[in-house]
Amino acid sequence: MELKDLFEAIVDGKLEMAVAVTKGAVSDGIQPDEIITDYMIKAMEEIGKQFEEGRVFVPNLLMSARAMKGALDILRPLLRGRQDMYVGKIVIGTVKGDLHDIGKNLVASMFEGCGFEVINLGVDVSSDKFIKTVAESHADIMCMSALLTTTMNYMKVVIEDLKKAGLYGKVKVMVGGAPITASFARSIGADGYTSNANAAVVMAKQLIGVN
Ligand code: B1M
Repeated sequence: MELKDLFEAIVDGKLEMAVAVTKGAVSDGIQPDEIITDYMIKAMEEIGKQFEEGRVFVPNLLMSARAMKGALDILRPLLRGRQDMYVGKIVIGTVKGDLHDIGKNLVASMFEGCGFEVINLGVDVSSDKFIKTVAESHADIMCMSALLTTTMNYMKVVIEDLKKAGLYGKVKVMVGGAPITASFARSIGADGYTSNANAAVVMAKQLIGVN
């Protein structure tokens, strides 16, 4: 089996195949970053395109997501293995109304792999839950993810509630997800936006003054 079979396995929603090819790639010494960026993310983009064109439907998305998660589970311990020092604490979640978590979990894994302690709140996270967790954990950074144009505006609600709770400025706020842009992030008062998981780690370190 070759790595291009991983792309096909995720697009076709074949979990066992995705896991087998990923295990093979790892034992061949291929770096997790390459497997994720060049095959797994590209496969999710492809299934998204097919969905947009009406060629596949929600059950297909779910099967692809399951295959992607299975493959990512193989790589996650390797990403964690890079950790050599504690950098800071991050609270991360997908905002209320939104159930997309693949990208958010990838970002969370990259943070963990680079030395951050991560509190992953999951999906459909309310403003109350974000704020309570930030307050109790004394997190350095709060990260919000949204994949839907209908849910991205909830990020502003959370930031407004953060202000009311007196935490705005005390915790750095980062946002991300396919529909988010740098100008949207600025307009809602976020401290940072990145389009992908690697850049999120670089920005998080910059925001808290660690190299
Ligand atoms: Co949905 N979905 N989905 N979906 N889905 C999209 C997002 C969509 C673009 C598909 C399309 O039409 N082309 C579209 C949104 C349209 C819009 O809002 N403009 C859409 C829709 C419409 C829907 C439903 C409404 C469909 C329906 O029911 N009719 C529904 C909504 C459910 C809900 O959330 N309430 C729905 C449901 C689902 C599934 C549950 C079936 C499944 C998600 C499963 C899961 O996540 N567990 C799903 C999927 C898989 C997708 C696509 C195909 C793939 C998303 C993905 O995982 N990408 C997606 C199409 C697409 O994106 N091309 C689509 C791979 C992932 C690695 O990328 O999440 O972008 P991404 O994360 C990146 C960056 O964005 C960034 O880093 C990550 C890694 O590089 N990033 C951050 C993400 N979060 C960050 C946070 C940060 C920083 C960076 O914090 C600092």
